[in-house]
Amino acid sequence: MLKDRIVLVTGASSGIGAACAQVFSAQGARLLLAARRLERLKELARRLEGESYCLQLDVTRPTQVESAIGSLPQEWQEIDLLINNAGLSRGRDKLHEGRRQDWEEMIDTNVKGLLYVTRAVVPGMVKRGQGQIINIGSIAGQEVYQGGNVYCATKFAVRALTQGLKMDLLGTPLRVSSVSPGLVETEFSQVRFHGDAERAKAVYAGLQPLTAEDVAEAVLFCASRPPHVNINDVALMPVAQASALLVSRR
Ligand code: NDP
Ligand code: 8X3
Repeated sequence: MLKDRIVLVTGASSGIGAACAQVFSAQGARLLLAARRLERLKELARRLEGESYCLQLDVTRPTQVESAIGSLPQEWQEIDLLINNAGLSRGRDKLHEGRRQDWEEMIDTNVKGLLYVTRAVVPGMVKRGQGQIINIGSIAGQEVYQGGNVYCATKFAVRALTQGLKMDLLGTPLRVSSVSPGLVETEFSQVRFHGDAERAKAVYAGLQPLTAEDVAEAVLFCASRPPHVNINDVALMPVAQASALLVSRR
């Protein structure tokens, strides 16, 4: 079903995006790997079983997104599946003590970046009458937690955009899904805490978090249903987690 399909993964240089690339490549898909760190993408491309193409891309830059998608080589233009995964969190500050730069980075990447890529890719899918969009949401898009304020707001926005796009594409064969994980051990917390490795490690201490591969398998599930089935959202979390901040540690 996924053999020779073109799959664009944003944020493929790490974590969930890199795992999605591996899982879909193993299914015979052709991978368009997008992120800012080109060297990481090239290294991933060397490890993939199938064909891939690396796209250095900062999703926060609308002109760059448009020109990168618009000038893909002919044989990579017909994207079948868009995985909007690029995203980040910055800080756990209280809102009234938060840093404006952190807010802008989260909103620009998680919300505006997702919009720019979607706007660049989906018209081609509509024209061809074929395609699927899978957005990586979060438990943070389903509940707010203390100190999560702006990050949660961006993931609530991802949920709204997933539902809105589904409505806007009604009457076409295109499918729209989100995958909403709880705690996944990736570079996410290192980025959130601006490189503070100890603080990042503490997030996953004493429990077994999800792996990036666990999430990639859920993404694959959405993409491998029969064409008439739209999975709206897959929510998954570790067994040791019951809500965003309610976890059981050994
Ligand atoms: P990682 O930090 O491991 O990966 C984040 C990816 O996003 C990197 O590949 C990074 O690439 C890319 N990225 C960040 N900013 C940009 C940008 N401006 N342009 C292009 N790519 C960008 O974290 P995860 O794999 O955990 O995160 C992936 C997604 O999963 C995010 O949307 C996150 O919100 C979501 N998520 C994560 C959870 C977790 O607990 N880890 C739980 C729920 C959801 P580069 O820096 O090379 O550009
Ligand atoms: C990432 C999961 O709980 O840190 O979206 O917000 S959480």
